[in-house]
Amino acid sequence: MARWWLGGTAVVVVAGLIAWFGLRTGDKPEPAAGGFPNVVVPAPVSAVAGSGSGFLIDAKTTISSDVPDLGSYLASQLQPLAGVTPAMGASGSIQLRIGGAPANVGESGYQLVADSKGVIIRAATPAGLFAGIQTLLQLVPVRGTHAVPSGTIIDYPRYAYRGAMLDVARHFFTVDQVKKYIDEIAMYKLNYLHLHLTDDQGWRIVIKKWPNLTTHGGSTQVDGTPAGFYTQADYSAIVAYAASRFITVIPEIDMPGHTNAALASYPELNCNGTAPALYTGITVGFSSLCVHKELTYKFVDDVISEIAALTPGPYIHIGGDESQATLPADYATFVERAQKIVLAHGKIPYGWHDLSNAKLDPATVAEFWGTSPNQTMIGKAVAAGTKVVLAPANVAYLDMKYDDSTVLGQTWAGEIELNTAYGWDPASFIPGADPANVLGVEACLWTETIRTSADIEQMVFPRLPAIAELGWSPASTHNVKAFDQRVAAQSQRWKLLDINYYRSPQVSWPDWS
Ligand code: TNX
Repeated sequence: MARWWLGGTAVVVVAGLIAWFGLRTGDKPEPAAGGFPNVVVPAPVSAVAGSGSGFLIDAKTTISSDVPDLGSYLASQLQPLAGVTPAMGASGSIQLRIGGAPANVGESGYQLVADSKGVIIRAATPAGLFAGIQTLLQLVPVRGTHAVPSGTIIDYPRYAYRGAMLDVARHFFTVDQVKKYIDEIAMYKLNYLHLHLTDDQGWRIVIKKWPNLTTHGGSTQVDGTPAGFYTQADYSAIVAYAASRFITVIPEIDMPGHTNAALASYPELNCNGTAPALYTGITVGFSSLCVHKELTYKFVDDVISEIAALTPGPYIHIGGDESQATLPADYATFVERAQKIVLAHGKIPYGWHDLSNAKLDPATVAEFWGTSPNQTMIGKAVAAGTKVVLAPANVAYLDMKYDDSTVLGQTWAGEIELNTAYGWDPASFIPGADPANVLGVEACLWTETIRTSADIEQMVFPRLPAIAELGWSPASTHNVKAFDQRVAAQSQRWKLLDINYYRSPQVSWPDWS
């Protein structure tokens, strides 16, 4: 058992299972305490204490990186934390190295070694280095001396898919707001950003062959306030920015329901040839593309073709949820054709688990958003070998209120306090599912009641780090008390970076003032 003394706090590391023994219930973490075991979210796979005082980040610190962009990224991120922007140098005191990490870190993990002389992060890929950088940034104490504690972390993800979904249809968010969100989810090692680009209330991405989708269909949002949309260049800028943070963007075009904005923009898409008015309410389940018109499939093909060309990632999400206005047989017909169109454009079809009411292509991925793991629909799909991403609404829907006093959000799936968001296991969530068919987890933020970046942050912090940890950290690290303490430590950086968050009463938040 190694003991690790940091600012008077004893950190004990036992065989990679991390706990902070210096705290009893009710104790406040010390604001100045560093030490990676008790601060890092998601919890690393293993962390072993070193001896000595750790590495002091100061004006003499330099960075050398095998991936130049990552060196400058790290320098820029250290600036607000440590008050210095390290220069690049051939033999930096912080080194980012491709190669030399233990084989078990795989393609996405890293090894981080810190001692009094410096910090070395090693990984097989730039993505692994980026994950290691996120850990390093969490290890730098914001207060007092900026000393990274000495020790060794070996870390890699439990699941390949760790996503966040942002609904930009109900309320529109600008490119800059989405970039800010990308930076925030990157802090917690998420690697997919799913953008819900279309819904009854708005169509947010230009489709050159169908321009009225955005000029008319993107003009309003919930409440009827003016809204906007992304040009294809805007969208590509989001995709590129996400890629620089090793995040893959997944576009969602929600069909055949949730399509009022499209139907309002083109009368010919409606079975009766008449365009409905734009919709600015929040009730769902009333709209459907006209399944029996051949033009509908020309429309879908045109849209998917342009979206596929803007999408370097493997998935296109076709929605498929809550199509109450589509007859069941029509729904099946539509989904089967839509899957083929996505495949024909070289992408993997992905959709809400309602898709499993149709015959699924073996490649299609289903996103589970139900509140009961026993829902037969998903059970059947999973039994048939469909790969799933878990976003159960009663634990992973970040638009649900925390408690009765939460101003923003909805309650249809329940109230979700921090420990509820954290309190489930993706591997065993759906009874009978082969754990190998669980691709990962997603934290979803629907925006009927969310209007600003501060609103987004209020709902996702601290719950998004909880879902991120379920996706990244081994089940053996799952410990609610330890998690709440590590989340408490995150708040110092949120305060510094002006990130809004909910002060859950389940956490002993330190006083950083
Ligand atoms: C259900 S989840 C929806 C969305 C709403 C959300 C609000 C899903 C696939 N559909 O249309 O925005 O609830 O929580």
